[in-house]
Amino acid sequence: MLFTIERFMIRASSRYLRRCFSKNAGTLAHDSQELISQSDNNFASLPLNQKSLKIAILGAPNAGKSTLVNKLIKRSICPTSSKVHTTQTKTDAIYCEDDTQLIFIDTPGVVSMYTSKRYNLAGSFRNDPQVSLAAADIVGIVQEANNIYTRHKIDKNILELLTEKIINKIPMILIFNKVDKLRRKDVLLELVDIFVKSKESLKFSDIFMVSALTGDGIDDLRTYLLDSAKPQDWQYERHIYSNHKCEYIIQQTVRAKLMDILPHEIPYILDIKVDHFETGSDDSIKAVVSITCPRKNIARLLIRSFKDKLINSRIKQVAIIVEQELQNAFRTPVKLKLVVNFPK
Ligand SMILES: Nc1nc2c(ncn2[C@@H]2O[C@H](COP(=O)(O)OP(=O)(O)O)[C@@H](O)[C@H]2O)c(=O)[nH]1
Ligand SMILES: [Mg+2]
Repeated sequence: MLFTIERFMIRASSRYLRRCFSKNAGTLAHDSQELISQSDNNFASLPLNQKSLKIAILGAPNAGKSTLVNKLIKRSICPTSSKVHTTQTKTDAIYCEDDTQLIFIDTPGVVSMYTSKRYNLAGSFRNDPQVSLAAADIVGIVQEANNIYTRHKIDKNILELLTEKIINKIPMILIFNKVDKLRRKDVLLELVDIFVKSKESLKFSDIFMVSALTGDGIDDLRTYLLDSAKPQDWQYERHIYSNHKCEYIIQQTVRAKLMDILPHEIPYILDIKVDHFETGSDDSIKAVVSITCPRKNIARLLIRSFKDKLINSRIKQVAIIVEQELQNAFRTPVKLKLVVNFPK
């Protein structure tokens, strides 16, 4: 047992030290012009010796699962926001390197039956984490390293999902996220110690400490997963990086950024639709998205102009942020028009 603890401590701390002294490679390289809809480029380039790995990413709401997946695949295709329940359905986010394909299954935060009923959440909130576990080769559990109330133990809703059968069949890794928010980094080693020593704890094949926001530790985690891939056929062609359509990614990104910018429950009651979508001959994207507000005062909140600011309304702020995020997702210029509708 002692040996195991030491092994974890040494590996975890040396990883951390290595990161402190070596500069991270930029994780948002814009080196390709792929599009989800692009069907012929790279098509013929399936490797001879295919390896792949399906990683189910589970965690409590707001642990940073979607931000982490985006950083791992180097594209912002999973919607992220500071509010809970941003991710509504599971997403396959795909990353290919040489002969290896990683498929990350981003899931809605795991919630209890009570929460699901109370907030009238879609069935996917309860079902999707379970479905993704059934398909996974490995499970990554994301813990918020800075949350003093939850970081010492795995959420009981997640434990409920991890039946004996799954635990025995699928290897699990633990990912402490948001380490940038920790003032004392040695807390991480105490946490690793708790998980390794506790008899009741799940057995993890490895423990990682990352910041999905700054990219710290992400390269190490990606390399570990690439090295863990098994010889098996790719599920997606090389040019595909999401199982969702562009329109869905656009709609969800607008929704997520409205969640960031609007107070309380307001963003949850807006109806957001992609009314128009086109791609130009240069692969650039133009889209018109309508936001229908149930009340006029909500629409006013979005379109009211701030006299003292350069970007003079909330809706313009959202459009700029969403355009940037979508350009990172699709790696092509994106022009977005947001239209606010409200009852007369
Ligand atoms: N400081 C910090 N914030 C993070 C990190 N990862 C995610 N976040 C923030 O946490 C919030 C929730 O992230 P999100 O990926 O939507 O969480 P999810 O609900 O687990 O998918 C967002 O505001 C993110 O910007 C991190 O490593 N550090
Ligand atoms: Mg999410």
